[in-house]
Amino acid sequence: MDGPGLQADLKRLEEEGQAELDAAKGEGQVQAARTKYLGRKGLLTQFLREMGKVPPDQRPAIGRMANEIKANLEERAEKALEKERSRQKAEALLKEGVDFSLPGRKPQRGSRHLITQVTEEIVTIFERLGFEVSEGPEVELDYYNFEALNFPKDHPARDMQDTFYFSPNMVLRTHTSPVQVRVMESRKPPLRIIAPGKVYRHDSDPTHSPMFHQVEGFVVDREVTLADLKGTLEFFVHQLYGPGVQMRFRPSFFPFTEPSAEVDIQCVICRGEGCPVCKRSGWLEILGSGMIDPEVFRFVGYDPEVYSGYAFGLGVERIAMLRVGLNDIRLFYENNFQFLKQF
Ligand code: FA5
Repeated sequence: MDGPGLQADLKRLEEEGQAELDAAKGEGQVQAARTKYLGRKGLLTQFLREMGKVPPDQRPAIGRMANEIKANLEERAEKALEKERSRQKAEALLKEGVDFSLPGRKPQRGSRHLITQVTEEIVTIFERLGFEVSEGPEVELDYYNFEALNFPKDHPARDMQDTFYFSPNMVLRTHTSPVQVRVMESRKPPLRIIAPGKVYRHDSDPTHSPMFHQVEGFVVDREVTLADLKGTLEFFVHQLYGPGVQMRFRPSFFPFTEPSAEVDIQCVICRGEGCPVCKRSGWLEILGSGMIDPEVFRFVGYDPEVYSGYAFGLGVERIAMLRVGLNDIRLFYENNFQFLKQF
């Protein structure tokens, strides 16, 4: 065997191998071509095995060339297999109805829901005043939701908070006030608690949702007075809406507070002039509050002669709606991305 003849043979082998690998269709043909040239009994393998017959002075050059060709064919075979595998994958996806001609979809960046943002803002204001966060269950015993809050069975005050019953003794809670009872039952004063969460009522219209959010706050200690409640809420309102916003207490009724008051703020839309949002009154109701009724203390075993306390409960949706000028509460829960991504 002479050198130039061997080199020509090798070159031909390489060209044929390349052509066969390039033309191979399907995994089977690619594997067959690979075996034909590179397998244990493959043409190139045989050639390498017969290197002994090559004159010694030409062996290095021929050997190098044969190894380069081997590497080249290996690489081509690998690429052909890879191409074939992705073709198979694409075919399978196409069968499932995936259309590759569509432009890619950029993942959308998410953000916290406005209700979550407002809840966190409210909670943070109270945390700065030394309140501690506590939570209660959404599926609640009638005892905590009503009974221990001084709503006796068949009392008309229950009508205002009709809800969903799992059984005569178990309801979806209608407010966050049951957290008051649960915390007081398990701890001793002094207490300074803020309790955010979901609540449920048999309600549905543009300003009332069957599921909505409240934040409850309450303080129990010796000598807590109505002045403490008023000062705390005034601080809160000014933090939330700015120092110039007026606030007023309006007498009200809740079975678990005495006296009770609803708190209104000066309409943030018209600044008290009167507009459709505040029904021309210049005021907007934002929460219910009062001094904790001694009757509730009796339920949890506190001595009303020693301790006093205040409580308040606000609707988060209401505050969020006023914040962004919304007039339909249902927009919060329709999962409309165009709406949600504004906040
Ligand atoms: C209560 O729920 C009392 N637990 C508040 C309270 C706590 C009073 C502590 C005294 C002491 P009320 O039913 O008014 O009160 O509800 C409070 C707020 O929840 C309302 O001002 C309103 O903003 C909001 N709210 C009530 N029903 C709905 C509803 N269906 N959808 C959205 N928000 C509502």
